[in-house]
Amino acid sequence: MAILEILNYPDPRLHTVAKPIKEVDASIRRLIDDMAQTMYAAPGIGLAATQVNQHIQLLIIDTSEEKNQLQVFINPKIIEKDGEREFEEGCLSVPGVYETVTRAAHIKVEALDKNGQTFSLEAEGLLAVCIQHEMDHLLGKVFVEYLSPLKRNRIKNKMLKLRRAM
Ligand code: K1U
Ligand code: ZN
Repeated sequence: MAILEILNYPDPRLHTVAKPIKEVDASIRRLIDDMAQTMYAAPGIGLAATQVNQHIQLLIIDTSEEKNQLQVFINPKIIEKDGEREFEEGCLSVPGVYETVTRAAHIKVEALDKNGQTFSLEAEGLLAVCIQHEMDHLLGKVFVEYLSPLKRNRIKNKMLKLRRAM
């Protein structure tokens, strides 16, 4: 297993639209293992393949306290959504920034698991927020794009300044 580099906003590669995965093979399962190690080490509760510069429709999530309930979503699709809720979100690609975003309160997702089997799952609360946040990454969208241009530019400048200082 390996810890992968996480792209930092405003890296233009974060705006790449991910392609569907045609076959869930050993290379995909190796990437899942590496992404899990990267997410747990960060630490985070979710990670999209886009964030590690792999532009395929794969995301992982673990919102459990014990960090032992990894959920894998390949080619995820939201097939139902309703309601709205606000939640303060963070992002491993925008370290140190937490902002409130409004998203669907309840979703139903269909995806493939790490064995290539189709499953569907209903989610609300943190899991629903996290799935929507990670699916946005697969569309090339970072959560700061929900903020006003003023706030977004402030964040972009802060990130560029941090990058220059490194
Ligand atoms: O996409 C990402 O960069 C992961 C992101 C997921 C997320 C968190 C909160 C709301 C929406 C999406 C993170 O994991 S940020 C880090 C974080 O929230 C966290 C880290 C350690 C413990 C608990 C939470
Ligand atoms: Zn994120």
